[in-house]
Amino acid sequence: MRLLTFLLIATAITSHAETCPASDTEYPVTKKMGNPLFVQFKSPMFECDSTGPLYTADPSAHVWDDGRLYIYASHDIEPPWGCDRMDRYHVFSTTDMVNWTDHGEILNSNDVKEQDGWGIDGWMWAPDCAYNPKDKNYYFFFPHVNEPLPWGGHDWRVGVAKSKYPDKDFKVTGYVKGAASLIDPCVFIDDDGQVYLYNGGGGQCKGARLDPDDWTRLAEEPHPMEGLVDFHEGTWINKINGKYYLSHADNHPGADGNRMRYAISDSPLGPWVDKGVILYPTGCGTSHGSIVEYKGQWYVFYHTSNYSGRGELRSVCFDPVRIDKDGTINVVENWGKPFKNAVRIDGKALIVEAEDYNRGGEHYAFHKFEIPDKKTKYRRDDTGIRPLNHGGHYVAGIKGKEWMRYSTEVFLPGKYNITLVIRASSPDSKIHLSVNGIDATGSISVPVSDRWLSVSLPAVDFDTDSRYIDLRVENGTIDIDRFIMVPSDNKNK
Ligand code: FUB
Repeated sequence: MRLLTFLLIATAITSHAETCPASDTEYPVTKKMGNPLFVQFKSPMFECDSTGPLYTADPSAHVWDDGRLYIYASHDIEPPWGCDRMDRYHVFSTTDMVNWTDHGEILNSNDVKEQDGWGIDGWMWAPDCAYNPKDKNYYFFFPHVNEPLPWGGHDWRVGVAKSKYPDKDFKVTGYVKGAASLIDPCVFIDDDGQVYLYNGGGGQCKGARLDPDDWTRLAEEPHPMEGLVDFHEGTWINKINGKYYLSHADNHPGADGNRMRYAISDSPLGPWVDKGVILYPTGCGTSHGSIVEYKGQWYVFYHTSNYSGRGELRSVCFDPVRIDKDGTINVVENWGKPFKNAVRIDGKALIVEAEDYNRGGEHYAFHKFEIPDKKTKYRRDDTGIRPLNHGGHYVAGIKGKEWMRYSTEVFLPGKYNITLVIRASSPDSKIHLSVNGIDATGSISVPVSDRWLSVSLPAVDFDTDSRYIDLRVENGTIDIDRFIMVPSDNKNK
């Protein structure tokens, strides 16, 4: 999804109001869970006639004085309609990164209308929260559309709700006057107590001081953030060892999704110096995250659509991240554990059996799902591995958007010719191979056949940072037996 394709639906926007009656769940509710988080909690569906998993995105992570780590996330409502039904923010917290508490809904678009008289239904996007020590309130900042504009624009505001508590009783208290009409607010409080508001999307990122005595007002005109490379959206600010860090999603194209990058500066308002990618594409069209230190460990929070298989039904995830002594943030190692060994790329020809995809099944590796209708479970645990008559196994019936991941270790960088042993059972079946979540081959058509076929891919380049291969089925139904990799310069075979 490219966010400034807002050209859609000015009329449709207002016709999908949905406020569900209060849930019978007793909040807070705590469950032990791993990535992807929060799908183990319940959420009413859009029409409120049933419940489904709680889908969350855009996590803003904060550690407050009570020692808990809190996640302020947006809420993808099922069945989705792009991002226009997003609504009903929940707050989550933990003390051990294993047991997670859902504190329940804290705010919805109806509350904004009722309490402050503005806004349309849905369109409650990526929020943030900050604590104001002066008035001892938590301030929840949320991007919300005031009204659709003619010819597809949107009048975005940065709404503000406040509460004495981090997880409940938020009341809308207006919106930030003077803020640019952009999405994804992020609030940063510097060591000297000065508060900054950033927001941005569709290539523009702005930042400005907030009025210290009124957090619903900017103290100055927003400044464009200079020096960022390929900024898309999702600004997040940290201060680490005296340097300012701005992380954000880039515009990386293609089916695998965009990435998170970061930049540093000596000043909270830039100019910024880009330092590269910290999160490879997660297979959904958006990337949005936050970086936080908790109990001596740094983490990156982000979202994927791995659980649902649908780009607009996302789930928050987190992984530890290493920050070097010199301040470099390393790439988040979220590609999982190999089933056997990592694929060893050392200049020799090799065969990778399709069924040897990484362990994990959910977050990192083989992913299989179905979308029969909105009332049915969205995924099945069938691994799809079937025996071959002459021995060995293959992976059967891989459908559009399903994928398998293979960790790699590159000892000798170079180009490889890759041949898939594959067949399709439905016309228009297509696949691509990605390296580090980036499409490396383009879309490859797979012919319908009863027999196994050898389908050659364009040569793929591996460097020492190539950490995993994904086989991503784009369309149709495909079986894969294995793939064969041969160095393209014919040396060392
Ligand atoms: O979740 C809705 C929008 O998608 C967010 O505001 C963006 O950052 C992207 O994640």
